[in-house]
Amino acid sequence: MPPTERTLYQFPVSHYCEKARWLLDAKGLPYQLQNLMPGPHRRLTKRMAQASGSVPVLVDGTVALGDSTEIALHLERTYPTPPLLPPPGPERDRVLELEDYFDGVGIHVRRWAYGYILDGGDVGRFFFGAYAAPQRWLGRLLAPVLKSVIRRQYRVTPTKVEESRVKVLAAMDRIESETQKDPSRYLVGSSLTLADITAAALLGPLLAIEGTPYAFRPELPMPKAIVQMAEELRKRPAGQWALRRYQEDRHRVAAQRHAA
Ligand SMILES: N[C@@H](CCC(=O)N[C@@H](CS)C(=O)NCC(=O)O)C(=O)O
Repeated sequence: MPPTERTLYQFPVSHYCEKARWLLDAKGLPYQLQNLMPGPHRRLTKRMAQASGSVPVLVDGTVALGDSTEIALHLERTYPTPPLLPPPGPERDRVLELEDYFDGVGIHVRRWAYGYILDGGDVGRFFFGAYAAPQRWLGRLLAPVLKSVIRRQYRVTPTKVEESRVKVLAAMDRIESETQKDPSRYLVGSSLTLADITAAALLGPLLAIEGTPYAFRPELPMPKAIVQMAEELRKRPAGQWALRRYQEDRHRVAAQRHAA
């Protein structure tokens, strides 16, 4: 594929980056991925997007956006088909409210997962598994530093991890009440919206969904708590709902595009 003018700067395991990848894929837009090294990433992302310094950052031609919600709104304005937001009105407001809520849940998903991966998992392999060789080796060497940065930046303490578990379970309840426990329904209206993509992508790390960076792999054993949580959540209607969104609205759409 020839290089495009559209580049997503990312950490492969970041679920906010997964949300941005899904948005671009849902719009059928070609893009390049650029994996950044955690640490030095901040200088580059701040320079590009003048934002908080986090990933994802999307550079689309001359426009740079440093937040997944801004990316979503930019894509919707610039590439309206297929729409991921209903026209202005109560449905659109509900999609935006749900997006904001599940964006907040993403913080708790991440904190809960790191609460176990930092102690019982292989952070180097988890984080850098999808990087090219030199970055992967360097990353694994620097994993102890990365662990302490993650612990501090995401406030991974036993009390906060427990609080996050409660928030994650509340988010599952919310999906079940919005969909009336029917995994075939969308959160708002009768088609995929930004709300569905945000909820499924940001809860994804706890569901070990195939075809995502969080799928369980034999070479990367996960702490028991992570495996148990995935098993528990997958049994729930909300877990089934997220798996279905991935199957029907992400993987199947990608396969159809690939075949076309
Ligand atoms: N509100 C942001 C959150 C993005 C975010 O938290 N990204 C994390 C990775 S999951 C990150 O870049 N962390 C490192 C940093 O903030 O420097 C968005 O929706 O894009």
